Amino acid sequence: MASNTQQPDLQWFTSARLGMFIHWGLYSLPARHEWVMSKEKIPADEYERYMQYFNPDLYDPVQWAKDAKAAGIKYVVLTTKHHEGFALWDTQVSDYNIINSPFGKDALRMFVDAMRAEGLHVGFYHSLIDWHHPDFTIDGFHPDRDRPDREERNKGRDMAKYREFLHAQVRELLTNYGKIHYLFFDFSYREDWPDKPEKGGKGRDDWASEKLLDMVRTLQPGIVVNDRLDIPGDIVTPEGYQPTKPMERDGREVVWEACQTLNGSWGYDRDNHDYKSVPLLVRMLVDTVSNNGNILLNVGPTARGNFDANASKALSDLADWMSVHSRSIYGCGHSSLTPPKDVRYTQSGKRLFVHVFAWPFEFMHLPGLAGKVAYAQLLHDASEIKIIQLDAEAPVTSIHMRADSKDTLTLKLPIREPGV
Ligand code: JFZ
Repeated sequence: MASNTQQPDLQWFTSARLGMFIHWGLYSLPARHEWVMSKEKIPADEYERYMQYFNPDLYDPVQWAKDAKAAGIKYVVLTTKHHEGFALWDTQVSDYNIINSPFGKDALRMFVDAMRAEGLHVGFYHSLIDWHHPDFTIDGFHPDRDRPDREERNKGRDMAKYREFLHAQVRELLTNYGKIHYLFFDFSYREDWPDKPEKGGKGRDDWASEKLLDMVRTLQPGIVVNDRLDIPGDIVTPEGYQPTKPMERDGREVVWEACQTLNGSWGYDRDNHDYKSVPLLVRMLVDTVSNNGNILLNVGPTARGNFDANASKALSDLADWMSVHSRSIYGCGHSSLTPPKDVRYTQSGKRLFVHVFAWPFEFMHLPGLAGKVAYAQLLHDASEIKIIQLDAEAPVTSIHMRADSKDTLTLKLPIREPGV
C-alpha cells in the first residue's frame, strides 16, 4: 500500500483555539442523550421510526454560523453520522438518511455552505460505530447486547462488509462537499482498554484504519484528523479532563484538543438543565490555551433544528467575553514563565496575558517578571495598571507592603474584578 505523505495543515488549527461541536441526529427527538439507543437497548427496527418524525422546520445553519462567529468560534464540527447510524447527508450507500425523512433535504450541504459563507473552517464528526448497520457485530455497547440470540446473529454479520460501507461513506463526505478542514472519527475501544465494553472491543483492524486514513489524506490534502482510529492521528483528544501542562507523547509535544459539553450530554437532553456557567467555560478555555490546547465546545440542537435557550444564552455570554478578550486566545499559547496561584498566562510573541481566576486584594505579585514589563493594562478597556516597585528587603510592618522576592513584579489592581 502506497503510504500517503500529505502533512496536516495545523497552522490554522493551533491559532484558532476555539471550535464548536454540534451533535445532531435522530437522538435529538427522544432528547435524552445521544446514547439513548444503547442505554435503553432499543433495537434498530424500532429506533428507525424516529426517521419518520425528523422534520427540523427551524433548521437555519446560517443562524448557527452567525451565533458561532459572534462567540469567537473559528471552526465548526457537525456529526455527519453518530453511533445510531443515521446519515445527515444524501448518502448513496444506505437508505437510512435525511433525504428519506420528512425534512427531505441534505442538511450537511446546507451546513457546509453556511459555515463557509461566514468564513468558518468546516469539520466533520463521523462515527466508526454503527448500531444500525446489519453487518456491524453486536458488542458490549450494542443495543442488542443482552439478547439471547446475540452470538447466533453475530455469525451472520460480516465486519468486512461494514468496513466497505464505512469507507464508502467517508469517501462521499470527503468528495462531495468541497474543502473539509477537520475530521473527528469516533471511536475505538480495544478489549484491553480500562473502559472496555464487556466482550467485544473494536479497533484498527475493524476499521482498516491505515487504509482509511490514507484515503482521507488523498481526498483532502491538509485535513486535520483526530486520534480515535486506534492509530496515531494529527491531534490528541483528551476527554473529560483538563491537561495541566502542554501534552507530550514519547517526549515530544503534540497538538491537542479537548472537547467539552455544556451540560454533560452531547445530544440535546431536554430535562438536563445542569449547565456549566460561562465563567467556568471561560476558565476552561483559558486554561486550555495556557497549555497549548484547543477547545471544541459542544451544542446539541433540538429536533426542530434550533439551539435551545440554555445553549443560546451560553453562546451569547461567551460572545460578550470573547468580543473584548479574544486577543488573549487567538494565536496564543503556553508561556515559559510560571504564573502564581489562581493565575494563568497565555502568550503571543512578547505579549503576556495574565488571567486572574481569583481576584486578589489590590496587589498581585508576579515572580520572575521584575524589570521585564514595559507597560501593563486591563485587556477589556486598555486602562492602565500601575507597576509598583516594592522592596523585597523592607521590614514587614502593619502599614508596609513587601515584595515576595527581588525579581517579583507587583501590579496594583482595581479593588474589584472588572465585570465584563
Ligand atoms: C464519544 C461518543 O460516544 C459520544 O457520544 C460523543 O460523540 C463524544 C464526543 O465522543 O465518547 C467518547 C469517546 C472517547 C472517549 C470518551 C468518550 N475517550 O477516549 O475517553
